[in-house]
Amino acid sequence: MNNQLQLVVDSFLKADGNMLSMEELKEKGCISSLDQFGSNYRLEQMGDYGYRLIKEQLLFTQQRFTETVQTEFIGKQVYFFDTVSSTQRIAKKLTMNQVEEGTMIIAEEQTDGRGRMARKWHSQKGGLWFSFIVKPEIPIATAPQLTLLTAVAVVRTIEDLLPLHPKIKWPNDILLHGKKVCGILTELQATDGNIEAVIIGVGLNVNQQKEAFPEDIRKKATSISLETGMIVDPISLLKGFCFQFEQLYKLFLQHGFQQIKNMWEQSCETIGKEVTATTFKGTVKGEAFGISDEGALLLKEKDGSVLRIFSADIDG
Ligand code: BT5
Repeated sequence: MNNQLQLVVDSFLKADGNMLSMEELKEKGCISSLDQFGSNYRLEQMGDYGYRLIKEQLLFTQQRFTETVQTEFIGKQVYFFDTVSSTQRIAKKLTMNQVEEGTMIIAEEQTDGRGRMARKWHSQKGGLWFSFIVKPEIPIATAPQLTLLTAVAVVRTIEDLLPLHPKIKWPNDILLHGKKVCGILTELQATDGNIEAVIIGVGLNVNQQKEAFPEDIRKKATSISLETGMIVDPISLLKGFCFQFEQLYKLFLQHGFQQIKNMWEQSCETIGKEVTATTFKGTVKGEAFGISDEGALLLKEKDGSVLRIFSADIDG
């Protein structure tokens, strides 16, 4: 199947019988190989007549995904959108009706993507933005483990496909060379203390170039393309994620959190560090020395007292 959409963007025909030199083409701004949405530009010579500038874009289509995803239930029911406000919001609405476990909502662009505590999540074209629904029969207190499981699935997806070794920053950030490449948002729907559905949202920066990120996050955000210099197929990443998540989720349901916890610790960059944790109650400092069985961060303060932190922003 052809994965690329090719568009002729411009033609540079000789007017006076002289070929345009590479320098002249560069001046026209047409040899920069990537644009901010991750499209690739390629020059094609047209015999003796000049050049055509071809824009190549990887196709982001439902068909490419559903025909080849290798899972039993994650991503088997999918809703693809060009533009939505937030895939998380659509997933939440879907849970109001009968919805199958593993149902996924995917968008090429979000106009109102959200992080934790309703913070803005920049979701321009070039990234991978999706939410999916799982219905585990687990105690509500252990639900944060699913954020950590998802982080391990993202790390394994990237490591499997690319020469990169992402790190996890507790609880929900994936970093490449110290910069955030992915954020995870886990939201619960529960009745009478029982989980009805967990909605997991993943935002992964794939092919955005530097200018695509707004000024306020440019220094701390990155994309896979920025770290590798390559254009990466978002659909391959998505398929890889579905496979990795499903494997880990089955392991989790059968054998509990311990093995996932071990994998998580191997990729975590927070443990062993002096950190500052900002919670909604205030700020605390200490050494992050592990995670609890529920997935809470364990922090040892200077006086030796141990804190269990369930939700915070971590610096350090
Ligand atoms: C997160 O929140 O990291 C969770 C992000 C989840 C986004 C997905 S996309 C699909 C689904 N639909 C949604 O609407 N959301 C989910 P948090 O830890 O609160 O981090 C938010 C902070 O990350 C912001 O305040 C910015 O500083 C930074 N940020 C925003 N957009 C970013 C981006 N594209 N890349 C890296 N950092 C970003």
